[in-house]
Amino acid sequence: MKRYSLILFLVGSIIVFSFESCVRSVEKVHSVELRKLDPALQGVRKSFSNRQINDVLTWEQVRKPELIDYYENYVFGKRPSFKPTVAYSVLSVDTISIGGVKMEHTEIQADFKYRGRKMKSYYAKFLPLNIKDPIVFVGLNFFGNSTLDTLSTLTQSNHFVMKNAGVKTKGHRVTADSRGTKAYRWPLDLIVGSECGLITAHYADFDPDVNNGFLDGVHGLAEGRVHVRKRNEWGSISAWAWGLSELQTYLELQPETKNSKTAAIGHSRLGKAALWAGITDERFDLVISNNSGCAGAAQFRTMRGEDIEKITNRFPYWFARNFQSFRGNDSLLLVDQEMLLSLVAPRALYVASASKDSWADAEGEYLSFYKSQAIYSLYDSTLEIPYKYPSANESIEFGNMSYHLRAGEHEILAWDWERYIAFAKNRLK
Ligand code: GTR
Repeated sequence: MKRYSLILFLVGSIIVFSFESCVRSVEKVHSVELRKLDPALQGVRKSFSNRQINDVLTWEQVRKPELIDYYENYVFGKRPSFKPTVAYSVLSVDTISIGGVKMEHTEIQADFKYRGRKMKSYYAKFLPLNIKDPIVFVGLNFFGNSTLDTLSTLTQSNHFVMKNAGVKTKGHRVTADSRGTKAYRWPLDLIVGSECGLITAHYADFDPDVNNGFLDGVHGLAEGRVHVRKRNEWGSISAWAWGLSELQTYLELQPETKNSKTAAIGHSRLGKAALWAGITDERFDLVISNNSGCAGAAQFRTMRGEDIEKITNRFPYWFARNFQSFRGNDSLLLVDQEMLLSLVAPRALYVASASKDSWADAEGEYLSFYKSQAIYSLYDSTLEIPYKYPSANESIEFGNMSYHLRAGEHEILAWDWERYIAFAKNRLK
């Protein structure tokens, strides 16, 4: 009898699992109420129930929550509410000098525990000396902390990374020779020389960027090994955003950064994560999207560069499974990315593109930025962001919104940072 129940249970689970794992057709993916709406008629200033959004209150009470709910259900996935315990230990702390700028350099190990499961992450923190509550940039890195460190001995990540000749990876792992190879993406002399700080961690500490079934990283920590995934559950972008929030939590627990203003920053897929972190966690005062592209700042409806089919072919696990229903049907989503950017309002927002970045659709990123002014202007009526696409190497800044188009490739460089730092110092006083 016992054996039969076990077999029945297993067969039942397999049926539930395969039912849940299939992707719904685009006609059926939306909830019944949303199915009635015409995707072509949606706009950031009109709610799903056809209410005009002409004031901050209606935006905050009606439209903003329904948009967040939509992005959770159909794009990035819903993150469970779970609270692991975290123990921090300082692995090293010293004063270093980079480009003639002295700074305090700390490596911290964060040990997470939840329901008997464990996960650990390494944080690298760089702070100006003798400045209380400096502005701190909070960002994840692609190849581990050792790759942005030329002087010291930050822990080398042993997680999966992309193969990269410049980083001197061996297979999908960084090596001792990788040390410092990505330092150019994190110009510490500029950041700390401007009296700001930086905290960073390897994104793979929170979720290795590989399609292996959500058993590792923070998905594994939160859900364990036996978990039936629903179509609207969180993918990797949400996991990385969770990591950014954890870095923020750490800063708030330290006397020297307890009251710091912070900026969530990320490049490319980590720019998508920075946007989602800034939206799901209002403790970030500024959100910086550097070349975030498809499912980041770029418009879906322009259908240029990367689209939903292309992104979910390679990276289905970044998103809720529901998102895959829109493959080839980007314009059937009820949102476009001016709505995503608007969800940062009224906090400071910086969107940056690169002129040769056609995969991320630089022009589509500007269009979202331009259109998100419809919500920002509810808070600040002086905004006059021009429709005209900026020229290469032009920066524009209106109130809490800034955009630049760097001449060149998909990258994050000192040129970008100079502008982020100036904007942060200007807006986050
Ligand atoms: C590409 C991906 C983009 C972007 C980029 C990156 O392969 O298609 O969406 O995220 O990677 O993160 O560098």
